[in-house]
Amino acid sequence: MSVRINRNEILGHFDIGAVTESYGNGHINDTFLVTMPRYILQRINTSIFRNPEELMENIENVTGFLREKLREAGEDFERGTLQVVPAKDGGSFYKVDDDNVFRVYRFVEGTKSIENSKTPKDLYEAGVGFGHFQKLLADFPVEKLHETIQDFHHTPKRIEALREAIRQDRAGRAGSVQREIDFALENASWADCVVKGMEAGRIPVRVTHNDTKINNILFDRDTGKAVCVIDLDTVMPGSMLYDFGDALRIGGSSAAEDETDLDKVWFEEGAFEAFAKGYLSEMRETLTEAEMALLPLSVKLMTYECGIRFLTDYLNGDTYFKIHREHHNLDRARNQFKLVADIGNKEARLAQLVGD
Ligand code: ADP
Ligand code: GN1
Ligand code: MG
Repeated sequence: MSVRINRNEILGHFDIGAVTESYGNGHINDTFLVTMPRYILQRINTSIFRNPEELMENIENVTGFLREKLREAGEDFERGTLQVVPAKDGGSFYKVDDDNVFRVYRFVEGTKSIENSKTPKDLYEAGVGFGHFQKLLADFPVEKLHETIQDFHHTPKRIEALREAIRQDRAGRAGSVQREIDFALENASWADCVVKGMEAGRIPVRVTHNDTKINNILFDRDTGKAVCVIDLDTVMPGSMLYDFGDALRIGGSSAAEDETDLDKVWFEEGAFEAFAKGYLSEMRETLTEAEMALLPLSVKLMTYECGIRFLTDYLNGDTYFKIHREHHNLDRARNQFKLVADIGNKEARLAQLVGD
């Protein structure tokens, strides 16, 4: 964040107290905790989200819709969805300049984030949470949503971006990662399965979250139940397979996304079973046969796609994902590719679990 920006001054535009500390472990936005009553102040990453007006319009529409749905259903509408705190000028964000756009959310109290260590119960609850989120949004008018990042989960275009990064080799790293490049390109043949299915109308377009990392859902600190789906920047038209697969990319891994000891990285079939049970308890009636059939493959696809994005960013000189050490994106890509290989070996078993 630019040194010119004084966070307390920013808060003056929302009139809600003083910033105390950086918060959470997101890779994209700058997140701060604001105390008593608690709020979250976020600087929106405008090099990634180019149009904050449209982004915040999506979030206001989606959160407003969810709040109504939760209220109608007699559910906890205070904690069950993010709530945008308007700026004093009435807008949903405060803009200093193009690089410094801030928003504030009510802090969702009494919850915890899960980063890496997760139990089957956590995964079941995460499945219920993401499934419920999608179910509540089933009749949200999809045409109202702006595409905040174009072609976000268009895997073939992600592969094209990787090829371009290899051609340009901006950071001079391509020669040192030939093995990873080979793995990525050798696997390209099946990576269009969801995109093609959607284009052909076999896979329905739904309102999807598109970034269903397990730390993008908050769990009740006492009961462990999913309370609130957060990080709504990428809520867009998409396939539910993106959300299912992406949640298990991290939820189903035996290790953290950046674990470098690859002997510790494998895919947990039990995690798949637990998450799928939770998710399907909400969404079973809604899903088509084509979607059901692709559940196992979606996990491999989203893991592969994310690995490709990490590798591309490494080749581009680490311009997208926040990194905390020199080869962080490469470590992440290797980790994801190890998982892809392992999921590939377990696909038949995962299909059997879906059948059951
Ligand atoms: P990023 O896009 O960078 O991942 P997130 O919106 O996911 O940013 O926020 C980062 C972290 O901050 C989350 O994983 C969560 O732990 C915490 N967080 C964000 N919003 C809230 C909120 N309204 N209440 C409580 N915690 C929050
Ligand atoms: C980013 O914002 P965060 O940390 O929840 C990314 C996801 C990736 C993920 C990899 C907008 O998620 O797409 O899967 O990192 N979000 C965006 O950990 O690109
Ligand atoms: Mg996040």
